[in-house]
Amino acid sequence: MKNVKYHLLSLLGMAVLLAGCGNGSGSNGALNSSAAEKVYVAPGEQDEFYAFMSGGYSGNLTVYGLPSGRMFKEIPVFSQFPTSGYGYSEETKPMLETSFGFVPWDDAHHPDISQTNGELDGRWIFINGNNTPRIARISLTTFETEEIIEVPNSAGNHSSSFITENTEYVVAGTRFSVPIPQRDMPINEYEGNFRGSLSFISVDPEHGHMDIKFQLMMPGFNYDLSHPGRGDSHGWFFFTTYNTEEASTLQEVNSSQNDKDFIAAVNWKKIEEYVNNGGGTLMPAEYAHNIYDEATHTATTTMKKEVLTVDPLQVPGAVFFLPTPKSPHGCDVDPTGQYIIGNGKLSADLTIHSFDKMIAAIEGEKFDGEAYGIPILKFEDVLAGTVKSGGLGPLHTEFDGEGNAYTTFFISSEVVKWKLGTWEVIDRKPTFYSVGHLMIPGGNSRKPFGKYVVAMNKITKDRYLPTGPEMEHSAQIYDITGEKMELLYDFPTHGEPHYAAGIPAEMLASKSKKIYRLDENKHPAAVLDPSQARVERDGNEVHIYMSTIRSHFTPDNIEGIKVGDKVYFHITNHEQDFDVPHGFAIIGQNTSELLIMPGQTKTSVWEPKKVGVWPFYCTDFCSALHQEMQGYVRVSPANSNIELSWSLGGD
Ligand code: K7E
Ligand code: CUA
Repeated sequence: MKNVKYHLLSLLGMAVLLAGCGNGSGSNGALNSSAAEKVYVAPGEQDEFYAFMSGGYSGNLTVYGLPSGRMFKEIPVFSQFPTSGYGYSEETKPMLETSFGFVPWDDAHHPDISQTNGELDGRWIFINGNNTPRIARISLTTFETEEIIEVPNSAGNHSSSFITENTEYVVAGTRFSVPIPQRDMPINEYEGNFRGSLSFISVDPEHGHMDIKFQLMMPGFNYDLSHPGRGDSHGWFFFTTYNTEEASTLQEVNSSQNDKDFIAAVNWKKIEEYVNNGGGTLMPAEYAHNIYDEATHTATTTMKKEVLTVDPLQVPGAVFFLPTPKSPHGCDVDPTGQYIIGNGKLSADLTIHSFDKMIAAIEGEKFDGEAYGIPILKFEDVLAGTVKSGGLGPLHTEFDGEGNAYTTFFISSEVVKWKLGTWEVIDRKPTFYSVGHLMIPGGNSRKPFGKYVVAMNKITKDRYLPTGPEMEHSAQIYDITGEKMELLYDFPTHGEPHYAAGIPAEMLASKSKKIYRLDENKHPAAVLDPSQARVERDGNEVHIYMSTIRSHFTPDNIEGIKVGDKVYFHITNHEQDFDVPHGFAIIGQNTSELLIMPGQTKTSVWEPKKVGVWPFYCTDFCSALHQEMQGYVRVSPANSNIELSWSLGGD
C-alpha cells in the first residue's frame, strides 16, 4: 500500500517532466479557421463574457473578456498597485491594514460572484487572501475593492471564499490548523492540540458589508477547498480535508498515509439557529475590518476585538464527515445540489457523494465511528458513484448546466468531460500543461451559462515566446457547445490564476460606473471649485488642496515648502467625462503616482529631502496639452522664512 502511495507521489512530481515531453504536439496543435472565428472579436466589438481571474501571488484580480482572452483590467485587492496608487494613497492605505500591521501583499485564490437564489446576480465579487487570512469584497459597478475583513484564528485561508445561495455568507476555511488561541508550544504536539477554523462571514444584503457571524472550531486537519450546497442541499456547506493524519512534518509523505480523508459536511443553517439563540462562545481575537466609502473616496480601519466561536459537539446533527479517498483537493457541488464531488489528488478516480444518501445515512444514524466526536458516515452509504477517469491527479470540477461535469487532471494534463448520474466519460482533451482550476461562466451556481470552459494551467513552457525563466501562466479556452470539447485559443494570464468566475457581459456592462459625480464628493479635503484651491501649513505638515482639469493643476506653482516638511497633495479631478483620469507624480516621491478618476479625490504624501525647485506632472496622457500639465514646488532650507505662496494660473 505504501509503495502505491510513493508511486503516486512521484507521479505528481513527474507532471513537470511530462509537461516537457511535448505532449502538446498532438491533436490540438493546428487550429482550423472555425476555431479562430470563434474567438475573434472584431475591432470595436465586445466580448460575450467577463472572466475574473484570481491573481494568485500577485494578490489581485484580473478582468478578461471571453472568448477573446483580452485582458481589460487588473483590480488591486491585497497588493499595493502603483498603476492606480492603491495601497499608496492615503485614502487606500487603510485597506491593507491587518492585526499584523500594514500587509501590502497576499496570495489570492478563489473569486466568487454574489448570488441570489443560486444564480449569479452581478453585485459583488469576493476573493480570499490566503497568506494573511482576509476576505475582500469588490464592487462590480466600480470594479474597485470596497471592503477587506481579516479572518482571525485562521492560517492559510484557502477553502475560501465561496458564497451561499443567497449570499447569506461568504465562507472562509483554514488550510493550516494552528493553536487556537495562538500560543508558544512545541510543534510536534500538533496532534489533538491544533484546530481548524471554518468562518461564516455574513454579508449585508443591502450594502454588502461583511461581519464574522461565527467560527466553527474543527479538528486539526487541513481544510482545502469548499463549496456551498444548493437547491435541496442549500443550508449545507462542504469542505475537503487532508492531513487527517495530523502530521506536522514531511507532510508530503506523512499526510498521504490514510487511504481516505474526509469531506466535512456542515449544516450552517443549524449552527446559525444555535447562534441566533445565544449559542457559541465569544473569544478575544484581533482582526482588522477595512471599508472603503465611495462618497468620501476613503477607507477606514476598525480593529475588532472578539469573535464568536462554535464547538461542533455543542450542535448535534450539524457536522459529519464523509470518507473521501486520497487527500482530496477540489470539493464541488453540481447545479442541482445533489452531488458533491471530491477529487482525490493522488487518485485516478473521482468520488461522488450523494446528498440524499447522506441525509438518509444521517437519519438512519449509520455511522462508521467518529473523529474527535464528529460522526463519520459510511463511505458506501453516501457514495453516489465513481468516475473511472483514466486520468491522474484530479483537482477541480465545473458544470455546464446540461448534466455534464468537467474535471481537471493535473498529472495527466487534461480536462475530462463526464456525465452526472451515469459517471461515464464522454470526452477528454489535453491541456498545455498541468491544469489547476477550470471555469465555466456560472459553473459554480444553479445556472451555468455553458458555452466555454477556461482551463488555467500551471506550466507554460513552449506555448509562448520565452521571456526568460519566468513566464506568465497560460489559460486555454475550449468550446463546450458540442459533445466533444474543442480547444480554441491560448492566452496568458497574470500572476497565478487559481480559480476564476465568469458572467455574461450584459449583466455588468450597462451598470458599470463611468464617473464619480463631483457634487457627490464628500472627501473632507476635496476642492469642489478651483477657487477653493489653497495651501495650508500646520507645523511641519503642509496641505495642498489642488484641483485638476484638462490640462492644468490649480495651484501649479507652490513656494514656501521646507526640507523636513510632510507635504500632502489632496487632488480632486474635476473632469466629469468617462475615461478622463489625471495622474500625479512628483520627483523623489516615496510612494507611487496617483491616478485620479473623474470626480474623485486622492492624496499623496511627499517628504522633500533636497533644496531646489522640483517639478510635478500628470502621468496620464489626457489631452493634446497633457505635456503642459505640470507645476513646480520650491523647496527651501529647513530654517528658511519664505512664506507659503502659490499661483492659481493668472500670473
Ligand atoms: Cu490552486 Cu483552488 Cu488554491 Cu487548486 S487551488 S489549483
Ligand atoms: Cu492630465 Cu495628463
